Amino acid sequence: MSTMDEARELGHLNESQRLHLLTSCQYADRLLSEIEAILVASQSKSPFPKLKPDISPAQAKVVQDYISRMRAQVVRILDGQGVPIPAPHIGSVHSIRVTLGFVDIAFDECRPKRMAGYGELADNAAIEIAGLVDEMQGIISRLNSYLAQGQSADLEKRLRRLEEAGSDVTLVKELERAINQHGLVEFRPALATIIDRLETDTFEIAVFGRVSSGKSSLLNHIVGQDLLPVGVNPITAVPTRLSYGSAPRATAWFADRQPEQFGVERLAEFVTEQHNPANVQHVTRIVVELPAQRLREGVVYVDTPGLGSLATSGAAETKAYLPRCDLGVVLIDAGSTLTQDDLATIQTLYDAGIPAFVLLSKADLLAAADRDRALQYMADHIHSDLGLALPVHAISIKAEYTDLLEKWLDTEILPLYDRHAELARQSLNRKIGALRLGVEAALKASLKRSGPSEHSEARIDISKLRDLEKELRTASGKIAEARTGCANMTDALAECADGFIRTAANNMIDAWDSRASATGEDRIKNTLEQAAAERTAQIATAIQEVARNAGSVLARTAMALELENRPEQDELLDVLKNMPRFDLGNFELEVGPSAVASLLGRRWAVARLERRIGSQAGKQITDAVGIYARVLRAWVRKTFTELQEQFDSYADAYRAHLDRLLSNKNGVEDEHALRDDLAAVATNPKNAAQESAPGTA
Ligand SMILES: Nc1nc2c(ncn2[C@@H]2O[C@H](COP(=O)(O)OP(=O)(O)OP(=O)(O)O)[C@@H](O)[C@H]2O)c(=O)[nH]1
Ligand SMILES: [Mg+2]
Repeated sequence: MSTMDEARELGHLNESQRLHLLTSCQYADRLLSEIEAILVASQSKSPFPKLKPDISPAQAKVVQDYISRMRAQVVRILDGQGVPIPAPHIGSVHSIRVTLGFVDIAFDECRPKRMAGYGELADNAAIEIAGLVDEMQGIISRLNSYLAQGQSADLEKRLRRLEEAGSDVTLVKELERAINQHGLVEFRPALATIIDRLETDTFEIAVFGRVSSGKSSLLNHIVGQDLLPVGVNPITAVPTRLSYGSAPRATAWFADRQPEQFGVERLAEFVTEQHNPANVQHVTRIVVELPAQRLREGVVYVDTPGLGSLATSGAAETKAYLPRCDLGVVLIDAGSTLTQDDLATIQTLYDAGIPAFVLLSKADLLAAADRDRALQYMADHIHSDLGLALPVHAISIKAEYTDLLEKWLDTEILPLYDRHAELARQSLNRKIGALRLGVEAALKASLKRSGPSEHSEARIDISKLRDLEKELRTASGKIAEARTGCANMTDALAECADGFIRTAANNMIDAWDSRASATGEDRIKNTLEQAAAERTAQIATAIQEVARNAGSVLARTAMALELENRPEQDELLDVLKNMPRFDLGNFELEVGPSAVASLLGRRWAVARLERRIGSQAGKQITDAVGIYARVLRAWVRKTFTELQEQFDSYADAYRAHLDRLLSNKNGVEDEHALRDDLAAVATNPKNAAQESAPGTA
């Protein structure tokens, strides 16, 4: 008897029949899901609802109940036939992120360049549309990175766990509730940081500095072993925490898979630019535990990817991490000088209320007298540029110089160990305080909008708010437009070598005519470099203009909204630093005035000289201009990304604020909720008492 016959004998379905039953049930269930989707769509808040809302909530409930009934039945039938129900294998978060990718593309299709295919676009409209697309793509990317955090993003659950463990998290919980209730998503990162800190209760000492300033080397010295990878090129790609543990081991957490434990000798696979370029493995956190003598329970050292002009994508992680540490150590390489990048790092620490130490690293590279001069110079500059009086110490990891390092550790760092719990608490309090002020301002703004009419003079004029919103969008659009303009200018530069040679030839002939003294070689090199510099200056001016405009739009908006958080004058112009310069390198050329030239006329002379320059150095010039155009293009791209990020860091808060003021969804009920929540988080003596002892019980 065949197995099919056997099945019939026993009253069972055969294999094919079972498969058919399963696929039919799956198909029917998909259709039921569609009906569910219709129920959701009929209540949709979408501006383009697909369906009329002609179903009452009671009807919807009955439909839903029947669907549940059918589903329960399906499960029983399949179970009765011994048909296993396949488990899903696609994650919901993943699926949302994929769909978000398409949302991103849909907005990208509205960029002015693509719109132009449907007819020419008015300049004003183009700028506003570009701004709109940037705004949307910004929101998408933030939602995306929120989803990338995985489960750890469930802040409420984490708070509950803390509470169960006995922590007093009352105020933080109030903040979390208000943030959730009123959709204040812009405060989520700060809240996440605070919850992280509540969970760990450690004191984090983080080392910052430009690429290759010796951060990893310093930490290796502190823990007494060659643990962290070091080298000349950019090395560290992911912030790495070193903490005390009874046996050495490392753990990595990932955005898209389970955490992994591994031996410390495998650290390079996860933390280096070489093995994990641009953090392709999506590591979100790395902790190394070591029984090192200098480590202590509750104190954590953090190695970070280098900042500055040579930085890799890891720098973004460093910047994101920066406000979370409790103490910042900023390294400045004795082999280079104090740059704007270093000052910006110190300033950011200061702004976040984080104490900082500045260290002159690799002090062995300087003679003792130079070292003291360098220390003085740095302290003076930090004082004059930032108005901060910070301690500056010289250190080196070289054997003959370790007394410098030991002295710093002994006098400045080790004493902190005993106070770490108290220091961590203070640091956390500052973070909670800042968050509370922000949430308070946001709730007040919402109240202003929904407030009763007797406060009507306090209400802001709607059309003025719309204008502000539009101004922000236009400023963002202008940045997008300038980005395209500057990219085109750098592309054009690559083609300019011939033009530069002609300019140089003309200039040289003029010089010979007027018997100027510089040698031909120098004059031509200078003219070529100057011609390139003029192009560069045009790009710099374009960036300057757009950054200035963006800055003043931000300032105006902040003023109109009465928000404290606003950029300094010309803060956005910082992006212009480190613009690469054109350098022709060693340049050799044999040219001299020709007697016939004066006989045959200027045009002929210029053409002849052009040919001579071309034949001797044409390739060198073309190559140098080509390389420069490439370097400049990368710089332009990076600079605009930075500018847009900086602009958004302010504009986002303003947009959220405007959105609150503009949305008229707040009914009377909401107003009560707002008042209650405001009262719960507002700065008052009762809360202040809680704040001084936040949940680190
Ligand atoms: N002379 C001297 N060289 C040092 C010292 N400390 C580090 N170096 C060298 O500087 C280079 C960079 O050191 P790293 O520790 O990798 O620097 P980093 O700041 O971690 O670099 P990134 O991770 O790439 O940002 C290496 O070649 C080290 O050997 C020092 O005290 N003196
Ligand atoms: Mg490093």
